Amino acid sequence: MSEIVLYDAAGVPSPRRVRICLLEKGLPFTVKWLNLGLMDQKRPDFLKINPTGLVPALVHDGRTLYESNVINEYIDAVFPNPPLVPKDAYGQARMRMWFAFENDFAKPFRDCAYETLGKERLQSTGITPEKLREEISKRTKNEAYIRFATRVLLTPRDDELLAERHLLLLEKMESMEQQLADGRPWLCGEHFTLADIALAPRVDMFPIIGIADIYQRFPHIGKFMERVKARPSWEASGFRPEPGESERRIEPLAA
Ligand SMILES: N[C@@H](CCC(=O)N[C@@H](CS)C(=O)NCC(=O)O)C(=O)O
Repeated sequence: MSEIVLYDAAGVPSPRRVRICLLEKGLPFTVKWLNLGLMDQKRPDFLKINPTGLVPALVHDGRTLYESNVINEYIDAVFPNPPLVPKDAYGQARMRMWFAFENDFAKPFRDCAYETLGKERLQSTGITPEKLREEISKRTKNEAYIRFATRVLLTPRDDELLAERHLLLLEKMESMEQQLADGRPWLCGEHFTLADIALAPRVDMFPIIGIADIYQRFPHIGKFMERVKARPSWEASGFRPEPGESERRIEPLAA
């Protein structure tokens, strides 16, 4: 089997989907770390792999792929066991509707992530705006990214914006809660699929972006997340880079 390389970053939800999928499939892979705060994801060499300038991206057999759910469907097609995609057309449509549902709240989630996690991380490094400019300029010539990162570094948390985005996110969680209320174990029914992998990493981060009581508000989502977290792929996919680490080899989970 040929090499699988995953372009990844610390503590963000989208690449975790691909890690979970690869671990569920029992595949070894190499993670290459990008520093999102310093805009590694906008480097010209990385934009050749993923022109959207985001993680994750995957290289397999000389082929490049991006978009976590697209990558996961590719992995499932190339490595069909155990299956993570429903066999029937409607099951597949339901799975992809969950992808769209998640994608729909990714934008307000991202705004919150930059207000909380993004600002905390960058501001706690103690980097000066001048040094930040110098570092980002080594990676991209696009002034827009420098301005954006400088705002993340210098502006305090915008609680009004956060509160507004939380209202949007809670509306989406209410819908997910209602759909799980029929007692199904997984989002598409009886079987664990890529839909569950698409939703869980982002839902898990709600407390970090300021919605601490998500599982009290939405008990069916709480039970769903307990089921996801009981799978060995959850814990095994939660790793982060060590200081100075540029890549890491991940071996398959023991059967
Ligand atoms: N729909 C994309 C979303 C990818 C995405 O938003 N990635 C975030 C991390 S979770 C990122 O790379 N952020 C860096 C940036 O915004 O420049 C996917 O599922 O792959």
